[in-house]
Formats: sequence, C-alpha cells, structure tokens
Amino acid sequence: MADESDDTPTDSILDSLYDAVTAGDADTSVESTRSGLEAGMDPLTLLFDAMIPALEEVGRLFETGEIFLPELLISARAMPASMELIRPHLADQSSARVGVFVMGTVAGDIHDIGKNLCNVMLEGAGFEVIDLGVNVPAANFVAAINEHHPDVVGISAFLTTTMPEVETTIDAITEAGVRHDTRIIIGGAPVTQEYADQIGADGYAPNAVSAVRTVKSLLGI
Ligand code: B12
Repeated sequence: MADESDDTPTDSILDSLYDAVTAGDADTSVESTRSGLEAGMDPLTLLFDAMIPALEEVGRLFETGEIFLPELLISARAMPASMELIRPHLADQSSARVGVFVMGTVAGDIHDIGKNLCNVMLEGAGFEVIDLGVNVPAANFVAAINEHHPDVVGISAFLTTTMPEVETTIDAITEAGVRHDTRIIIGGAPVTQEYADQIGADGYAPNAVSAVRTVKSLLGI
C-alpha cells in the first residue's frame, strides 16, 4: 500500500474500504463506501478498485492457508451492506427497462457474491433482475421461468462439485419445454466457455462487466 502521506482523500477512502473488507469490518466498510459516494466517487471505482481486490486478497490468503474459513466468511459478510449502498447509484444511470433477467446459484452452492455483483451491474444496465438466491433446485428455475417469462436466465456455480448442477438445471429447463423464449447464460469461478458449449448454454461470461455485454448481445441489444 502507498505511503499514507502521499494519499489523496480518494486514495484514503479506497485504502480504508480495502482494509475494512480484508479485515471483515462491515461497519467501517459501510462508512467508507458512504464517504466515497458522498465525495462523488464513481461507485464502480469503489467496487473494482477496493472491494473486489480485497476479496481477491482474502481468497488468496485462504487458498495459501494463511487464513481459515471463519475469517473468509467474516470478510465475505463485510461486502453485501456496501453493495446495497452502491446499488441505487448504479440503477440511477439507466432509464428504460431493457429486459427481465432471472438469476440463481445452483443447488448445493451458497456462493452469492459474484452472482450479486452481476445482478447489480445488470440492474444498472436497465434489466429487471429477479434473484432466486442460493442453493436453488432446478425445479425452482423452471417455476421462475413460468412465472416471470424472463428474456435471460443466469445460472451461477462456484464449486467444481456443484458445476454439474448447471447442466442438470439446463436439462430441466429444456425438458420442461420453457426454453424457447429464454436464453441461458452461465458463470462462476470454475465455469468456462468450453463447459458452456459442452452443456448447451447460450452464453458464458467470466465477470459482471462481460455478463452485461453478453446478455445484451444475446438479445441483440
Ligand atoms: C467468499 C468465498 C466463500 C464464502 C462465500 C460467501 C458468499 N456469500 O458468497 C464462504 C465462506 C461461505 C465459502 C464457503 C465455501 N467455499 Co468458498 N470461496 C470463496 C472465495 C474466497 C471467493 C468467491 C467470491 O465470492 N469471489 C468474488 C467474486 C466477485 O468472484 P468472481 O468469480 O470474480 O465472480 C465473477 C464471476 O464468477 C462471474 N459470475 C459469477 N456468477 C455468475 C453467473 C452468471 C450467469 C454469469 C454470466 C457470471 C457470473 O461474475 C462475477 C462478478 O464479476 C473463493 C475463492 C476464489 N478465488 O474464487 C472460494 C472457493 C470458491 N470456495 C471453495 C470452497 C471449497 C468452499 C467450501 C466447500 C469450504 C468448506 N470447506 O466448507 C464452502 C462451500 C459452501 C457451499 N456449499 O457453497 C473453493 C472451491 C474449490 C473448488 N474447486 O470447488 C474456492 C475456489 C476456494 C479454494 N481454492 O479452496 N466460500
């Protein structure tokens, strides 16, 4: 981290947000996010230059065994409140509703930070997002398609052990005969374009920014 004496107010907000998420300090994370927004900072800068790098660092420490699951969980919990503060600022940027998007994390999987980030970006791009949450059985995706008639369905998986559920979910949607008016896009840490092609998804995106781009291109927007 840079010498604090050289810090601009913006740098110090980013530093304190990064440190708060890394330490799992939700109160300071919210406080720094609020200060950043009040100082007129771009909400995406707060997200991509502080919160995500902090979580990546925590993920790295977990993978190298320098921290354990409880610390990881505490850090992961520091993010949602800050993301809630950012959400309305992104949504403000859009005017017309461009489509309906149903999103969920597959059965057996409770990772939702990446999914939620996609949701925030899609809302910001003008989509109505219906979030089914985590640990969503294939049948619930089918029910949501029947109820909401989405233009696109997003399926998220973060574990190699839950990745096969993505295929199970796509098969259930196809077998229920509700796929004709709906495109399916998939994502999550272990998911790849190759896997998407293999299981018959219409699209894949490695991150929230390209998710918006891919969803729009699937719809010809
Ligand atoms: C945070 C975290 C957790 C948190 C989750 C909190 C939450 N609310 O999400 C907690 C602590 C609960 C957790 C639990 C577990 N975790 Co975990 N976790 C992580 C960690 C560190 C970060 C994941 C994350 O949120 N990253 C931040 C987001 C922003 O990541 P992202 O991938 O960049 O997201 C983008 C894309 O994936 C994409 N995307 C995501 N979803 C979608 C959907 C669509 C449609 C599209 C288009 C795109 C898209 O867009 C996102 C935004 O840009 C990863 C490590 C890692 N490096 O990924 C491990 C990791 C995923 N976890 C792992 C494991 C093993 C577990 C546990 C089994 C641990 C345990 N022993 O209990 C449990 C499983 C619980 C369960 N049943 O799901 C492993 C998985 C290994 C594997 N190969 O399967 C990882 C890789 C860590 C590791 N190396 O060991 N975990």
